[in-house]
Amino acid sequence: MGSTNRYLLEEARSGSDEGLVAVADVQSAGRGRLSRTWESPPGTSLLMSVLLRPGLPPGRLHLAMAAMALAGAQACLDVAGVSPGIKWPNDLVLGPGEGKLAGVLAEVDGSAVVVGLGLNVDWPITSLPPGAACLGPVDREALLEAVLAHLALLHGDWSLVVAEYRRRCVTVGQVVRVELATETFTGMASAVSDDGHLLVARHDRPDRVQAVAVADVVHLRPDLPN
Ligand code: BT5
Repeated sequence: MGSTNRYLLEEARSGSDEGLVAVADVQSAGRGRLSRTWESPPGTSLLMSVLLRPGLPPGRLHLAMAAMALAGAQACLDVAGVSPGIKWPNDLVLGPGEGKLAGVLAEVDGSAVVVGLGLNVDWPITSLPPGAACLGPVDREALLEAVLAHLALLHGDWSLVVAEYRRRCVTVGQVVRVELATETFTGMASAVSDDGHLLVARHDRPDRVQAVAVADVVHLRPDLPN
């Protein structure tokens, strides 16, 4: 398969119902955010997407992504006994300075939202992408079932998603470097707003809290100059 997200977007366009799931062992065109590539050699990862029609207004669509990230994190706990945090916006990490275990990509077409999860399971350590981490040898089928079960519980219970996201988000309270398309700055991540933006107190403008909608964020150790 090219991309489980792309496949379900095409299904959504031809009118498929909510709840359709696509799973691949390998993708020839795995997608990340901002037109980036998601890498996964055969057999190493859980690569899955779900077609949702969540009925959320445009400003709340981030909740569908958050639900997928939370379902992925709960599945890691159920199946592998590890409890990842969420690095804003939707990466699963084992700790604030640790590697990326999983990423979530949401793509919208009309009323449909396709949420995809790429979770690194059992990779040869030497071939992991820079900054990545993996779970180790656990049953991908069991992970898939656990993700779907948790997603079904969270979907529609958006106040629970908001609360759980805030509980799991390890970015809040961190000194971060924010990389926008137009500029890069550092600051203290103080909260996630109701519309899913990361609020950052900029170091270079002490009286200014900036709401960040789309960016890459790096967790910095406060004792390191940057
Ligand atoms: C994401 O993008 O983290 C979203 C990834 C979503 C992938 C799933 S797989 C199933 C479904 N079908 C798809 O086609 N996609 C979804 P982003 O935050 O943009 O991160 C992408 C960046 O992470 C890349 O530019 C690399 O630097 C890095 N990367 C690539 N592959 C990785 C991996 N396996 N593990 C960790 N980092 C990776």
